[in-house]
Amino acid sequence: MARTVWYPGHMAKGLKQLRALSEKIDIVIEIRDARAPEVTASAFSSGIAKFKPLWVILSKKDLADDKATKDWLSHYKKKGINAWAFNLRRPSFGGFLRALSKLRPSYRELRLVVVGVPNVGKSLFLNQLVGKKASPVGGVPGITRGVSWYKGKGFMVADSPGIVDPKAGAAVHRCLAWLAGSRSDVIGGYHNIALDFLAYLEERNLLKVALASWDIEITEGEPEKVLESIGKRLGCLAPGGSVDMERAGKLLLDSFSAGKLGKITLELPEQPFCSPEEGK
Ligand SMILES: Nc1nc2c(ncn2[C@@H]2O[C@H](COP(=O)(O)OP(=O)(O)OP(=O)(O)O)[C@@H](O)[C@H]2O)c(=O)[nH]1
Ligand SMILES: [Mg+2]
Repeated sequence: MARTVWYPGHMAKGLKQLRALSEKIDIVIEIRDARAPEVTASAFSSGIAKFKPLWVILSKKDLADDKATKDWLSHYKKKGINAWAFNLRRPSFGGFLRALSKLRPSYRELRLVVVGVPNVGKSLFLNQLVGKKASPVGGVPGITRGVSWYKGKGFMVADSPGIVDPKAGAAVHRCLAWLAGSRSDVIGGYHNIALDFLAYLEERNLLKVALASWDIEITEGEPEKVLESIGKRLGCLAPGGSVDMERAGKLLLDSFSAGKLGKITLELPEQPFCSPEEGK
C-alpha cells in the first residue's frame, strides 16, 4: 500500500537531539512558511514554548500574499507571540537583531536554536544571520540531518533538521508536499499530490489566480482535466502523445515553489488549513 506520511529516521533522531539541548537554549526560533503558517508549525516548539521564549519567523514572504502575511503577523501579535516575516533570500534583519541583542545575558553569548518542518528555510535563515554559507541549503526536504552549532556576533545558533510532527496525519503531509516540505514521490506521487493541490486551490477560490499566467481552460470540479491542460501547455508529453501526468504534477508543484503561480497564501487566520478537531 502507498505510504501517506514521510518520517525518516533523522527526524526522530533530530527530535531527541533537540530535547537534549533544551536546557542550554535561551530562545527558540521557529521558522514557518508564510504561505501556510499553521500547517508548518513545529511540534517541538509547541512543547518547549512553555519553558523558553519562542520567536516565530514567517519565511518566503516574497512568495506569500502580502495582505495575508500582515493578517498573520497581527494574529500572532494578538496571541502575544513575537513574530516576524522575511524574504530570507534578501532579509533586512536590522530590527530583529536589535531585539535579539537586548536578550543577551551579560556573562555569556546568547544561545539560539532554529527549528521547523522541512524546507521552510531554517538553514538559509541561519546563514543570513551568521553572515556566511555555514549550513547547506537546498530546495528538497531533508537537507539538514542533525543539530550543529554556529557562531554569530554575540550569539551561538544551532541549526536543526526539518521535523514533521510524528502524529501529523496524511492531510498535513499532503499540504507539506505542496510546499515542498514532504516528499510527494514517497507519499503518493506527484500526479496525486498535484490533483489534491488543484482541488484545494479551487476550494479556496485561488485556482484561477494561480493559473492565470498559463492561459489554460479551467474545468471546474475536474482537477484531472486541469492538470492535463497544464501538462499540454508545459509540453509534458509521454511517447504516443498522451500527457505525462507525473511530470505535469511535478512541474506544477515546482512552479508553486518558485513563485511562478504568483503570491499565494494557502491558509488564513480565520480560515486555517484544517481545524484541530479534524486532526491535523
Ligand atoms: N523565495 C524564497 N525562498 C526561500 C526562502 N527561504 C528559503 N528559501 C528556499 O527554500 C529552500 C529550502 O531552504 P533551506 O534553508 O535548505 O530549508 P531548511 O528548512 O533548512 O530545510 P531542511 O534542512 O531540508 O529541513 C531553498 O531553496 C531556499 O533557497 C525565502 O524567504 N524566499
Ligand atoms: Mg536545513
